[in-house]
Amino acid sequence: MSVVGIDLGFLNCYIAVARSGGIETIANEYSDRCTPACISLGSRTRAIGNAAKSQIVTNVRNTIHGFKKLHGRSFDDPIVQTERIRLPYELQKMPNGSAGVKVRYLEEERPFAIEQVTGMLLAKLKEIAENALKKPVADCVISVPSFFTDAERRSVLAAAQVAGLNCLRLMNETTAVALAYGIYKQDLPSLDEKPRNVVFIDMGHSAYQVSVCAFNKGKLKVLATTFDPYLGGRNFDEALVDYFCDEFKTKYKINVKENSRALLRLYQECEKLKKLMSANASDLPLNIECFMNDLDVSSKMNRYHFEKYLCISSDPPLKAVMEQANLQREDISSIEIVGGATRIPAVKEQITKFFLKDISTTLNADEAVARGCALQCAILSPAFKVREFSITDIVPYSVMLRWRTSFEDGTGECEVFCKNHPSPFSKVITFHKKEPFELEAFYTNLHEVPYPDPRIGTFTIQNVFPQSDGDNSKVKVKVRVNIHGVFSVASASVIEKQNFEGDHNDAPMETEASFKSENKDDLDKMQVDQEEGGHQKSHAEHTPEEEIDHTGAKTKSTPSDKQDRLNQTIKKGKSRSIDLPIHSSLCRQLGQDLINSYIENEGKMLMQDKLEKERNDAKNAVEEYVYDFRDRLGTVYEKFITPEVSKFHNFLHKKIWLYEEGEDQPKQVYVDKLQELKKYGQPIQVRYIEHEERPKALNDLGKKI
Ligand code: ATP
Ligand code: K
Ligand code: MG
Repeated sequence: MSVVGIDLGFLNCYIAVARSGGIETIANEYSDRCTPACISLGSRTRAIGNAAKSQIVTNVRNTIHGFKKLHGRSFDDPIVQTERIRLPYELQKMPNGSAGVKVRYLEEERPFAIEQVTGMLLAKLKEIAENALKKPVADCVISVPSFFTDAERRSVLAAAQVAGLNCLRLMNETTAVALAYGIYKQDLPSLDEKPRNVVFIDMGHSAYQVSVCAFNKGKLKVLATTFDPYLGGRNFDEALVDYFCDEFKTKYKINVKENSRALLRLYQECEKLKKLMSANASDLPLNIECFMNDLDVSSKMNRYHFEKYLCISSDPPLKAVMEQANLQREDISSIEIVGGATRIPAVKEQITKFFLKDISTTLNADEAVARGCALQCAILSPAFKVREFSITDIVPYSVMLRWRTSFEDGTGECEVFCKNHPSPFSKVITFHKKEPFELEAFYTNLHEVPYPDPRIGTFTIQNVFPQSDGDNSKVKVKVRVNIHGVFSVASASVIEKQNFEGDHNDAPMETEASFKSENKDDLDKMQVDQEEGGHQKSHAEHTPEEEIDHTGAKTKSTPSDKQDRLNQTIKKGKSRSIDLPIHSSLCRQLGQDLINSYIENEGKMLMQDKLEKERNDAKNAVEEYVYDFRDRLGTVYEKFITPEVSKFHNFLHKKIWLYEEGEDQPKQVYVDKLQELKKYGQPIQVRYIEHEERPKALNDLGKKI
């Protein structure tokens, strides 16, 4: 079984694998550990990763990049519309209203859903992992920003399915970094000591994320996460691009923004310049030849000037994270930074100034997320032995449930998960109901959520009936934030009193036993029982329990209270629970049928790529044979050419076929051509080898005699 962690970056993806020696970040076919999040569609084939990146400027409208923010969003979403302006390829509204891309592939205009696009990228990363591990890869852990909402997370999970990956966990990027930091630390405080608090900061290309975690021996607990989803390395590139666009407008009288190819080149040059400025404070040149209208452009920039021109602040999320975790600067033992953009001196400076403390760069800024994901995958994998390490993440946004009550047609509401609640987590809520009912889940404070729609989903609890005495039935509903950070109403059951005489009451229809709730008069009274943390192999931390009454006020109860309740239920022994069907309708959910069609399409495209590669390989084999033989014909093979092969000789010298008729043929034509060539070539080769071997053989013979 494979153990793989994937950092699915906006710009750069990394893959780490667990091998017997430990965690290792692996390289792709270009010996590069970074694989660009880039896909280029062509008339015959797709290029993904490095090969696609080199086509950004040449295949402008069909090379897809910068798509991470399109996940789980409708085409009309303001974020999608903002991104759309920056992208050189077209976005398209898919039939279900979500955002997709429109490109030319195999000589026709084709729409692709975002799940298909990321599916292509993930399939490529899977292939890279398989090449490194030399075995099939399915199980993996994939990173997502901590601020991703349910719809975005479910969209990435669907993309993993499209790629044929079995995602064991969607892991928050900063939590992956925290795991990569903590698991090897030998000197963490023991469980009864004060934890070590560490701040993790990740500024990538598209986003800025901060978390603070408490470490004790064998465990990490995320205390708070904050973010600026609109701040990253690309903002610095954009600032440079804007600066030079303005300058070129007056200096060269050109409008770069009207020419997408020139603009893309300027972006590439500005990114390079930005990186150079991180290491060098002096004046640096910018030169681009044949930039626009055959014009060469040049300019310069230096760090000091750039910083004055910038107005970017990394402080607000830092301030917010400390407030939410209720910590002071002196409570923080270390500040660990990762992500490419944290190499920018101005960013480091701002962070240092905020904490009044040196920042630590001991983690690998590019690979820490992937390594953390691989570690999490190893922990979750039964096939791999790693040290016990418990990870408690948090719920980024408060989640509410709303339902209709029979009181004067009113509604009931309850916060089921507060912001920064431990995750994964399940809770059981008890309802007293006479009929099927609907629970609507939504984000409480939309202003905190970088998403335009508060809805998470609607869950209908079916097959609920009054008890035999007409009383409400007691319905237990389990709500959960799962290991991927996705909310659901996971199960529901009705508590039915057992019939003493016999057991004719099998069907949920006959839930008529007179089970008296102590809160009989309290319609919709809820009890919230916290349950264990989820499916981690290592044990989740025990958290205090809480009860919430119908007013929503929390009352703490001790673990022994729960034990008592449990005992009561056991002693009574007269009730049983019957599972109830739930109909879930999730916000921006893709149907499995649609995902299956994407899977099928990805299979076809993979096959097409494979066939095209084989065709190209066959063509290359002919070309190689021709060139290799041609060189030798003039030299070592010369003496061995016979009259019959002069035709072959001519062919090799002219090599016309390959560039005319043979330019574009099916694979078999090249295979046949190679055979034909070899028929002529082989006798020459054989005669040559015989000639070469003869003196040696005679020599050997001479030695023997
Ligand atoms: P995200 O985390 O937003 O999904 P990502 O993970 O793909 O994006 P990273 O690979 O962490 O992003 O960082 C890429 C960014 O870091 C780019 O903007 C890149 O230009 C920038 N970067 C990398 N090295 C340097 C450097 N030496 N100086 C300045 N910026 C740098
Ligand atoms: K990355
Ligand atoms: Mg990143």
